[in-house]
Amino acid sequence: MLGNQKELKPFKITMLGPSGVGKTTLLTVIRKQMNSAVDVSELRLETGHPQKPGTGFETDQLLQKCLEELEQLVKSKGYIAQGGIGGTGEPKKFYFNLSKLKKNVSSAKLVLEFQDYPGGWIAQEENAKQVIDYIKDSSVTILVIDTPALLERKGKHHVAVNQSEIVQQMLLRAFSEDGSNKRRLLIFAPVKCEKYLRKGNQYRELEKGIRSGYKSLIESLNSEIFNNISAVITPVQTVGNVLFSYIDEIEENGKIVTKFWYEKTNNHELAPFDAEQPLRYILGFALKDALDAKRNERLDLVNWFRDMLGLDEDLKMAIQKFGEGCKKDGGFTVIKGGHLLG
Ligand SMILES: Nc1nc2c(ncn2[C@@H]2O[C@H](COP(=O)(O)OP(=O)(O)O)[C@@H](O)[C@H]2O)c(=O)[nH]1
Ligand SMILES: [Mg+2]
Repeated sequence: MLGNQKELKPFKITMLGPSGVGKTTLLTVIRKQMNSAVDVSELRLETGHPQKPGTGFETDQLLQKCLEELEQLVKSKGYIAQGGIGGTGEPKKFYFNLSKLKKNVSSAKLVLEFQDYPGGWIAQEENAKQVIDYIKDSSVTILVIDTPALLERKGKHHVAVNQSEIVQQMLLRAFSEDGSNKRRLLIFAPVKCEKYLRKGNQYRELEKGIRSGYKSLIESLNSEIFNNISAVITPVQTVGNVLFSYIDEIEENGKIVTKFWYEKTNNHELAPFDAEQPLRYILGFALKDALDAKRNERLDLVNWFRDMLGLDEDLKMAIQKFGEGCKKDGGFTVIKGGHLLG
C-alpha cells in the first residue's frame, strides 16, 4: 500500500433531495458518462479512494446495480410510471478519483467523495441534522430536482415531490451555521428534464421554474454574508430516451395518488446527456479555490488540494481544461458567484 504517505483528503460533495428524486441515478450516470466525456488523452476517472481498500469495489458494485436497473427501465416498452429502482437504504460514500492518464498508478490523484443517504432522512428531525452536517462539511452540494414536478401544472407538485421548503431551510441553516467562511458551490441539478430541453426555448422555462421554485433560498443567498457561495444550474438528461408525458391523479384506497408517466422513444438505449457537466463545474470551482487559497495563504481550508498544488502541473492542467468545458447556455446558468468558478 502507500506506506507512510500522507493521507489524501477527499474533496467533499453532498447529494441533496428527497427519496426517489434521482440522487443515486445522477451519480451513476455521472460515472457512466465520464468514461466517454473525459478527454481521454488527459484525465482518468476511477472509482474508489486510493488509500481505502475496498471502496472502489463497493462504489462499482452500487453503481453497477443502479446502471442495470436503469438500462432495464429504458428497454421496457410503452409507458412507465415513476419509481422503480429501490431506494438507498443507508448512508453511502461514493469515491471517484481523478488522475492524469498515461501516468503510473502512484501518480497524484484528486479524490472526490460523494455523500449519498436515504432521501427519507431529510424529513426526519434527527437524520436531517446529520444531512445538515454533511452539507456543512462539504464544499459542494448537489440539489437534485425532479423537473416535471417543478414545472408541470404550474408547479403544483413541486413542494410535495421535491420537498422544496425543507431543502431550502436545510441549506440556509447549514450555510449560516458554518463559521468557516469557506467557499461553497451549490448546484441545482434538474433531472428527468429530457422533454424540456429537446425543443427550442423551453429551457428558459426551466430556469424560470428554478428561480421561482427556490425563490426564498436564492434571495437569501444574494445577501452579502453569502459572498463565499456560488450557485449554478446544470440540467442533466439522466436517461436520455425517456420523456415525461403526463400526470395522473387517481384514487387509491380513499387517497389521491399522483403518478408521473414517462414515454419511451423508439431508441431503447440508455443515453444520458450532459451528465458530466456537474463534474466540470465542480472541478473548475475546486481548482480555482485551491489556486486562490495558495495565493492568499489560506491553505488550511483546502487541505484536500494542498499536495496537488505544487506537485503535479500536468494533473492541474488536465483538470483545468476539463473544467473549461462547462456549458454556459441552453439551460446552464450561473445564478451567482461566477468569480468563484474556474
Ligand atoms: N423516467 C425517468 N426516471 C428516472 C430518471 N432518473 C431516475 N429515474 C427513476 O427515479 C427513481 C428514483 O431514482 P433514485 O436515483 O433511486 O432516487 P434517489 O432516491 O434520489 O436516490 C428510479 O426509479 C429511477 O429509475 C429519469 O431521468 N427519467
Ligand atoms: Mg438513492
